Amino acid sequence: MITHRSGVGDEWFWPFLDDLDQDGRVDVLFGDWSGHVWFHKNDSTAKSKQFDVDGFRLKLASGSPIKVGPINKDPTRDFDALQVARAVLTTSDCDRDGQRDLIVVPYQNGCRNKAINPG
Ligand SMILES: [Ca+2]
Ligand SMILES: [Ca+2]
Repeated sequence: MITHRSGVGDEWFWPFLDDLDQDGRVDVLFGDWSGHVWFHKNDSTAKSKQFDVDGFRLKLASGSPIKVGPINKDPTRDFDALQVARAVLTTSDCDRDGQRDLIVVPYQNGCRNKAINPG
C-alpha cells in the first residue's frame, strides 16, 4: 500500500496515474500534503503486479525536491500552510519534445509552479 501521511490535519491526497518514465507501465504519482510529488514506479511483469511502495520525491533540474505551497511555513502553526500546501498535478508533453512533463500547482492557489521533465 502506498501512503504518505500528513501528520496533521486531514489526510487528503492527490494520486495520479501516468507512465511518466515512458517504460510502457503506468506508475503512481502522489502529490502529498506538504507539497512534494512522489514517484512510485510500476515494476509489474506479465506474471505479477509490483509497485515501489516507498517511492522517491521528484526533483527539479536544480536537484531540489519539487515543493509547492507556502515555503518556510510551519504547517502545525501557520493556517495558510495548512490550507494550500497540497500538491495537485497532471502530466502532458508541454514542450512537445516527446517526453512526459509534470505540471504541479498548490491546491487552490493557481498555477505558480511547474516542473518540466524532472526525471
Ligand atoms: Ca512507467
Ligand atoms: Ca516534454
